[in-house]
Amino acid sequence: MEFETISVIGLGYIGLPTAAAFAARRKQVIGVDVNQHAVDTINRGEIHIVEPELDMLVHAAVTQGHLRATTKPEPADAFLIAVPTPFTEGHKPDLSYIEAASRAVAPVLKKGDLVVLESTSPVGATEQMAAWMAELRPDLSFPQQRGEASDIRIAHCPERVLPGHVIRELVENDRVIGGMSKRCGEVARELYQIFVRGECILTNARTAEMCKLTENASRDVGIAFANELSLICDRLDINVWELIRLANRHPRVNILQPGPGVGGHCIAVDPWFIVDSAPDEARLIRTARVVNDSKPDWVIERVERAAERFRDPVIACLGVAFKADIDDLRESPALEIARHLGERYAGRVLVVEPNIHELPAKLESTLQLCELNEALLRADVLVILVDHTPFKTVDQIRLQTKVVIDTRGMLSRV
Ligand code: SAJ
Repeated sequence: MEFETISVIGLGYIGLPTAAAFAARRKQVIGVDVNQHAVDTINRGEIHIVEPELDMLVHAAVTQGHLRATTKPEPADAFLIAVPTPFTEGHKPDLSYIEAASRAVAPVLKKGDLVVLESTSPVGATEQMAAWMAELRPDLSFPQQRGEASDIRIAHCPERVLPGHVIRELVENDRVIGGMSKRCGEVARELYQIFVRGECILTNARTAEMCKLTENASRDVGIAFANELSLICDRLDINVWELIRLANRHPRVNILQPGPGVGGHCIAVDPWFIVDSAPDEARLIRTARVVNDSKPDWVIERVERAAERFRDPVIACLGVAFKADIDDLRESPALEIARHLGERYAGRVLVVEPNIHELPAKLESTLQLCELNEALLRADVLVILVDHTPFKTVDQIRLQTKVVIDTRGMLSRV
């Protein structure tokens, strides 16, 4: 199958790099997003998100005429849907963005087109997407109606790239492709092979959906184990990082690292989709979520206890991003801890975050963004929340007069 024109719906952290990757292979790419600002920015050859190397790629794609953004879907040979799938109250998956994208794409579909859902989705979402499209296009046949003979091919191919390394991982990672029929999967594999150098492995759509959720749930459970160990070790007066280092010397043990909690928009969200689908069975997965979500409160309590030693304590939070060496503050437990401390000790909480230039507006009244050096001079209590590279070279002599709460074990690792 020849894919001349490829349309990517949703130009965020996944959609935009994917669009740029196809454009780099000289395909005609139409990017679609409801956000006019994102569309205008991309059409100027610029980007509205932060991801290393993405700016160069998008700039080249737009100036060479391979990538164009718009707010309304246009006809194409393949459509990739990469819109958010957050959860609503009670941790229920919110498919409204997928529904809106499906309804927007349906009118421009033609016989022979391929539609791939890339968004991380609960099991059954691909079938639901096909149902929404079929409802609007009774003149076309879909795999749930005609199987291998369908006019439209539908597949799920979840993204698996690590923020900060998206451009490399997009090309190198293996891809799991779940077709609604065998042929659907094969056609989708041809599409991804345009730029993916990793292996493209075929399965059905439900298994592909569950595979992505399983990857992130597995990591969440692993981190929860490490976080639980950190609480146990604190009670028993054992350095948890030394303990993990030693236990990991065993050839079949590989414990992850404790931290202030789990952030980002994937690992803290996706396991809930499994819990929602199988609430009685997913006991360990649910408990891991609860363990990780309760870690920020534990850190806050420790900081408050440390602050009691001072009359007017100045507290410095080192890092508020959701993990090291990125600028992404979304769903960040570190930011949540800083916000809480800012409310409790207003005017006396400093934030050092080398990857941003200003704090989110709603935090500016209670928190003060400052340089590392100033924080080291002024703070009584230092809370290491993110192990950003610039923090690793701090001379430990400068910490001797302070109470240090190291949620990342950064000082235990040097
Ligand atoms: N974290 C720990 N301890 C660890 C590892 C991570 O506390 O040992 C914390 C981090 O600080 C962060 C959170 O977990 O707050 C998540 O970070 P991460 O690096 O584990 O993952 P993400 O959210 O950046 O990206 C994940 C990746 N999934 C897996 O590694 C299984 C990525 O490959 C996925 O594409 C991405 O989720 C996604 O989009 O789903």
